[in-house]
Amino acid sequence: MPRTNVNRPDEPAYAGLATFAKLPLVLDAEGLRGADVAIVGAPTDELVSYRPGARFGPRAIRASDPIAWSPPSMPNMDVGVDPFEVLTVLDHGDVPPTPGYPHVTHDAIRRTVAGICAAGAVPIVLGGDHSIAHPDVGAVADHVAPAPVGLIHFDAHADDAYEEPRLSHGTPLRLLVEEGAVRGEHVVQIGLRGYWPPPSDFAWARAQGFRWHLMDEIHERGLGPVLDDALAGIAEVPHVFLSVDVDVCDPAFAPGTGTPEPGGLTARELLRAVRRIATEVPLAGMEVVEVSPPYDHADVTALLAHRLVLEALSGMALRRLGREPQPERSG
Ligand SMILES: [Mn+2]
Repeated sequence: MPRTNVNRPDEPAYAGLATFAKLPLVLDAEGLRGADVAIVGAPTDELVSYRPGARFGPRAIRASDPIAWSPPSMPNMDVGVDPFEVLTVLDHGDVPPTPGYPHVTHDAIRRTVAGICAAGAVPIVLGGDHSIAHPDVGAVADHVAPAPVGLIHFDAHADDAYEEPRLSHGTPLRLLVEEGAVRGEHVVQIGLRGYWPPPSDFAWARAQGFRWHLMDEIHERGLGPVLDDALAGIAEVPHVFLSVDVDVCDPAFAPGTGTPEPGGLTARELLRAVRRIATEVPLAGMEVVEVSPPYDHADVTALLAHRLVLEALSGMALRRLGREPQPERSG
């Protein structure tokens, strides 16, 4: 199946169809061969505990972009690189969900992410609720095995709870570690706050070797030093999955999400952190989850998710070039 340009040349952002950044569309995994990154949507939200709507996330994220022309040119002025000049990035469409059957949907997500990995591309998954971390990270872990995969997890919530039923957007880290896909000492969580999960789940995580950085610690020390520690702990892990739940940001910066918790990161902090991680760490996969457009205002949250992907791509491009950022300063 060919790479399909769904936009006419010189079409502004608001015109035509919305792949991610007006990138070519490739629905067949074999067609991803030669690509560095494949972006895929996972439009499912049947496993949320509170407000639904994340099934509309992938479409809203793709449509939120105010500047992508066709073909995309996205020179990042903070690093002096256009990721689309350095990397071949394709849009792999959406995983077809099966409404009412989340296990079937998750199996399809796992197969799709596995197909992207098998084609040699790094998957970036647009959620969807955070339950998709189970098939997303699981597929990447299978692909890199027997090498281990590290997991950097931005979230207000630890998502490692023991709950019945087991499949939920509050349990994926628990399932991944119990199944052996990820080892506890290779997990680092950033931005946790609020009133869930209970102490018993933190005790379990402690016993597994999880490391986490509460929002209070970030407030006191600053995100830079916290990231230094977070990355040092997985410095020896050869492959890393980056899982970003947009509710790690304060609801002021990410109102369109299902389980908001006040007192989070700013958009600026998260964008910089994601770029830094993609620059310094060998990313094997990424997901941006929990964008719920029905609760969004003025596309604030969808656009943040879009830019998080662009910052990740910018960091990966810098890493590929092997050079330092060259910001566009005035002199
Ligand atoms: Mn989450």
